[in-house]
Amino acid sequence: MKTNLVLVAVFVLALFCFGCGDGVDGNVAGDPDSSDAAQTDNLAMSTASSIDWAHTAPVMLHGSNLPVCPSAELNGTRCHARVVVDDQNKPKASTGPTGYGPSQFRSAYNVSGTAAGTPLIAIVDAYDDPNILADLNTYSTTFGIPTMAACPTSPWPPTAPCFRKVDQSGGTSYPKADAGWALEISLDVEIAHAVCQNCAILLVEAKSAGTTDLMTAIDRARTMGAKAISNSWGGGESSSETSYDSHFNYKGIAFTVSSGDSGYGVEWPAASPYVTAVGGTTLTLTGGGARASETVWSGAGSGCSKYEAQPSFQTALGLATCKKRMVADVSADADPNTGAAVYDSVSYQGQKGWFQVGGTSLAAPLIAAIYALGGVGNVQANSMPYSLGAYTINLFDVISGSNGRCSPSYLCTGVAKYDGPSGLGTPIGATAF
Ligand SMILES: [Ca+2]
Repeated sequence: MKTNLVLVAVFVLALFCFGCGDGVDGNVAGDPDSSDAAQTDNLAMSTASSIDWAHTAPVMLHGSNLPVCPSAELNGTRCHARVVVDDQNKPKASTGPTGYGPSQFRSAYNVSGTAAGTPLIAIVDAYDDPNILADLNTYSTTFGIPTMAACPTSPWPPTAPCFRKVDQSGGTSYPKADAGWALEISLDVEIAHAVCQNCAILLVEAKSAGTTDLMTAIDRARTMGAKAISNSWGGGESSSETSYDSHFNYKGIAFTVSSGDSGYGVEWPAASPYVTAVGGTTLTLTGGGARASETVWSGAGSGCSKYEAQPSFQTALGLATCKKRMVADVSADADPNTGAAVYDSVSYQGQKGWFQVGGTSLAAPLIAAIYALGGVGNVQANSMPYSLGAYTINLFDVISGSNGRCSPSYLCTGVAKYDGPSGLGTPIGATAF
């Protein structure tokens, strides 16, 4: 434990040195000796005030990427994060942020201001991230956004921004730690906070990635008062999936679910007619941080469900070629090469520090936070982007890129108006949510 504390301290100091002098962008040192630490300290003294990550153009990595979570366990559920790797397929970890930060996402999606009140966003994932609150605060401090304290147990739901972690029973008997899922958790929590900085965040850790445990965690998030519940995981469809849909059938709560990272094809629970299925895009920015372009990300999941009924608000689109539930509903950035800067101090394949992470796992908490900013009334939340009518005004229509071959082609290709991989489009502020 003491060693970990020392390492964390070194990482924090090292942050201030990223990009200075010789352009440090290598891996976090494993066991720096005292002279290294002294040198870092001196550099931190001389450069800390000159690096302002909140207003600095992001450092973007470009390269291959790999799934963060191990191959599917149990019934096939896995998390939907992908991390940029080096030419040895090792995750790239750096001492300073690589990837988009809070100001880039808020600018690209025209998000400004804060939510009314203190909406509670729940993040549902499997296994434990033992460092999540400290890592969230390193993220926040680095980017100059508000830090979060642990929530008091009363009042509940909280009336001021704070962070709380519970097991699937609502207690503190956390499941075993898992390095892959810890990176997923870091992504989810940090993105939710980046987009809604005055929301409270509840992390519910399922005991496993099995459907029964994940559904228990979702029920826990709901009964503890979450207004938006983000789920960045899924698996292939099965004929039994509809029997679990009741866990999502509640008005006044936005359940966001990533559509998957394997390209054209439908996953569940994104296919549930009661969730907001969140697809993925490649997001590029202008020098000023506004959206320069947004196209379908090749990895985003999409398609026509085999088992789920089509919700009436999709039928109203008049796309009669798919008679079942269409995935996705909306979308956001998911390409690892235009991914998020994520801070994670849990050693993942020997790496820790700043990672660049994408996958539709990035898009799901981003959309959950925008629902929280917009405010969810007593309606089925996934109908909101459709029923508010003017989605062509309040959502950015993605019209290019594809995630595979299919017929009809709109289910796998970015086209005008609705298409599978990007749904109705990506946020222009929170009006559509
Ligand atoms: Ca479109």
